[in-house]
Amino acid sequence: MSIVYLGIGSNLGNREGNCKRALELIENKGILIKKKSSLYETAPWGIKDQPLFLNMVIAIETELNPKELLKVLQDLETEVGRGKSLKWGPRKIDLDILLYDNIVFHDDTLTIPHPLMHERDFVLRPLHEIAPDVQHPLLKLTAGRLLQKLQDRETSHGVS
Ligand code: PH2
Ligand code: MG
Ligand code: MG
Repeated sequence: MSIVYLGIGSNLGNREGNCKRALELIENKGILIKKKSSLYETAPWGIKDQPLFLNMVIAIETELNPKELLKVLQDLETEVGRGKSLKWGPRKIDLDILLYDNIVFHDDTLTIPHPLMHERDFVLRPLHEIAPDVQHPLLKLTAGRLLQKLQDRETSHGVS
């Protein structure tokens, strides 16, 4: 069994309903949800001119390998009604693999850890809520330290 942290986001339609539906569908696939963060309303990152997101992070336990899990998540995104979306653009649901045990993996469709997770407040805040001590296997820092470093950088940009 592997422990995987997933990022969930929605900024179109019934955002909370979309996130909850995703949780239901994940459980229907026989995947065990071990922990759930609160829902956070977050300013859009990347493309700024789009609606506010709701974001959360969950910890799941699964026997699916990373590529099998990716396929399941992509099918669930389709089921919740995600059509084609622009990179960083609005979407009804987004399900991202953030961390998968201590695995470091890269191919043309999947990178683990998620390559931008340490830059994103909307990932680190909910991750920190449910797993403050989980380690990033490349950066060798906990979620708590990553969040603190990101907030320090953001504050120093603000005052300089
Ligand atoms: N997802 C994106 C792009 N920007 N911004 C926030 N706040 N939350 C997201 O989930 C998000 C985003 C593309 O995956
Ligand atoms: Mg994403
Ligand atoms: Mg995604």
